[in-house]
This record gives sequence, structure tokens and C-alpha cells, in this order.
Amino acid sequence: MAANRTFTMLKPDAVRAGNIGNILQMINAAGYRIVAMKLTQLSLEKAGEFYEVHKERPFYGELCAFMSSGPIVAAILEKDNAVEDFRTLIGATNPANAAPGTIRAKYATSMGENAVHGSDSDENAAIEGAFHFAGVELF
Ligand code: DAT
Ligand code: MG
Repeated sequence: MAANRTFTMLKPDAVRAGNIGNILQMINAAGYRIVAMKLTQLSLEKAGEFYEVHKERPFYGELCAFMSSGPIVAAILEKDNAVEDFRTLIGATNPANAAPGTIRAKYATSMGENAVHGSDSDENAAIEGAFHFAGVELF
């Protein structure tokens, strides 16, 4: 597998609960190199834009309200097979179904407040990374 990149957000629940360090430790231990990172907060409008693909879903309003409810850590991460391996590291969307030892199994509290985002394809990783970072912020 070629070295490639994924995009993540440590969500407002994880930041509020004081889990930034714990989650970054797991990301580091899994072999990811940090290409870009910042503590930031989405406006309701920007959250709506980020999750536009879900706009017809019944949880869209709740999702955008939650994602704009406090600071997040946004990051671009690099590793071989970055996207797929990161989805494995974070676990299933619903923490009740997340494999033991995954980030969501440890730190998510519900389907909506599930601690962390991970891109679902190389194409979306590039789009989502560019949504949050300018080229000069990548290292
Ligand atoms: P994932 O974040 O695992 O890629 P997704 O892309 O299907 O999951 O959904 C994006 C986010 O929307 C998810 O992290 C949490 C929220 N969400 C998804 N399904 C939900 C549901 N049935 N109820 C409440 N929130 C939901
Ligand atoms: Mg998704």
C-alpha cells in the first residue's frame, strides 16, 4: 500500500471530556504521522457544509448542532493505507457495535456523540482536509 492520507476530527464530546491526549496517543501508537493539526470550532453553517452529504437524513440537524457545539481538533494524518486503517482504529459509527479497543469503543458515548470522525475514502479525505486546512498549514 502506498503512503496516503486521511482526515480526522476529534469531536466536541471528546474535547469536552478531556480525551484529546488519550486519542492522539492511540493515533500515534497506530503509526500515523501528523501532517496538519489545529484546535478550532465549526460554525453551524460550516458544520452543515461539511456534512452536506447527510442533509436529507433525519439526524442532520442534530449532527450539525452537535458538531458546532464546541471546539474540535482537526487533523490530516499520513500512513500506508491511511483511510481504511483509520476506520478500523476508530470502530463502528455506533459505539455499541464498535470493536473492543477502538477509539469509539473507549471514548464514544452514543451514535451521535461518537468522539471522532474518519474519512471514508481517499477522495473524501482530500476534500475534507482541504475544507479545514490551507496548503501552507500542511507539513
Ligand atoms: P461515520 O462517522 O462512522 O462515517 P456516517 O458518515 O454514517 O458515520 O455519519 C456521520 C455522523 O453522523 C456519525 O459519525 C454520527 C452521525 N450519525 C450517523 N447516523 C446517525 C444516527 N442514526 N443517529 C444520530 N446520529 C447519527
Ligand atoms: Mg462518514
